[in-house]
Amino acid sequence: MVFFDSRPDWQLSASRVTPERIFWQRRRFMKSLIGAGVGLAAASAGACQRSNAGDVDLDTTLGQPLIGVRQNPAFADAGRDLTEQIYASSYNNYYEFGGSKNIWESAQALPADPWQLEVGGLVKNPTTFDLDDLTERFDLEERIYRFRCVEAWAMVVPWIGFPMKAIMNVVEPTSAAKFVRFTSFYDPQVCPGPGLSLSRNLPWPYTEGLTIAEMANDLAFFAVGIYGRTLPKQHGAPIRMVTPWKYGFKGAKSIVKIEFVAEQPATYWNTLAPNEYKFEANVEPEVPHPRWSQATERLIGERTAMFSWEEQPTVIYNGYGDYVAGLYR
Ligand SMILES: Nc1nc2c(c(=O)[nH]1)N[C@H]1C(S)=C(S)[C@@H](COP(=O)(O)O)O[C@H]1N2
Ligand SMILES: [Mo]
Repeated sequence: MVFFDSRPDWQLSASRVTPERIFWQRRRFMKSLIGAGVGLAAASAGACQRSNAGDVDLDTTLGQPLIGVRQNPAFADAGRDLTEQIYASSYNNYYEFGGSKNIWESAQALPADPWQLEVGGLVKNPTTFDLDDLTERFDLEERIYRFRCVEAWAMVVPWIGFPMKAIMNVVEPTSAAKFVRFTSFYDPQVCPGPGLSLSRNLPWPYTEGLTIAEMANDLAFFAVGIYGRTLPKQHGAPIRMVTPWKYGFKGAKSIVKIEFVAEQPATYWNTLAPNEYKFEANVEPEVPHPRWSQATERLIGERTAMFSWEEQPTVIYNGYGDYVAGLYR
């Protein structure tokens, strides 16, 4: 793997990205908490908790440094503090590798090198990208985005990647293409699934979809990195979708195929529970999930009380209305 050379104007995300030094201190801090028995209480405190990350060697999951990546000034500040990486990278949803939030370790079984991403369907130039293409073929930039899971937890992370539009420019969708479908890696030999009895009937592989207009929107992003390095496997190495105005489940991880299609494609969560997980899945505080309110969200991180994190009001389109509201009028 070859990484970007420095450019004169580059500056890797400055102040709000947690320096690794602090990352390490945090990790030691968590270890001492575990030693004192506090971690055990934290780990058993409820369904919507960050993982018991204190005794892990999370450093073994970090990717390779991505050098010379410019921060996009339009997304330098999400209006909230950045989430420390130890929380973002040890509290994940990746059902192929387990049904709990601490799948970071089992996700290390993902075979992410070599990799092929096949892009085709209703396009002029079907193209297959290999692993090096993903970091070398497009101008990489850093964007600090808010992230909002449909389960009402939230974070703020520095993605590195490129706009989805860049791939559209290469493959040139035809005028018949109205939607796009993204397919995640799946191999039943490697992916144990969430471990429930219904595992057998889950609609693998994980797929997601967008309209063509959504994919062409400035915000729609392919991430190949996070926190200055290539993506850890638990975040969806080597390439995943990021659509920050939509709930997190729209962001398919470890993408192997992108198809431009004429009809709205079936997607994983929408197939499983259509009344709970809409195809559109925009962040809308006024529209409750059938089983919980979406009016507020909890920022993952150090817990501020025994059974809750810092609670914040949810904002329409996750705060990105200036970019995307026009798509839905
Ligand atoms: N392939 C795949 N992609 C996935 C998921 C998954 O289970 N499998 N979970 C989704 C959900 S529900 C969320 S909230 C985000 C979590 O991303 P993160 O773990 O990097 O924070 O990934 C999304 N992408
Ligand atoms: Mo989610």
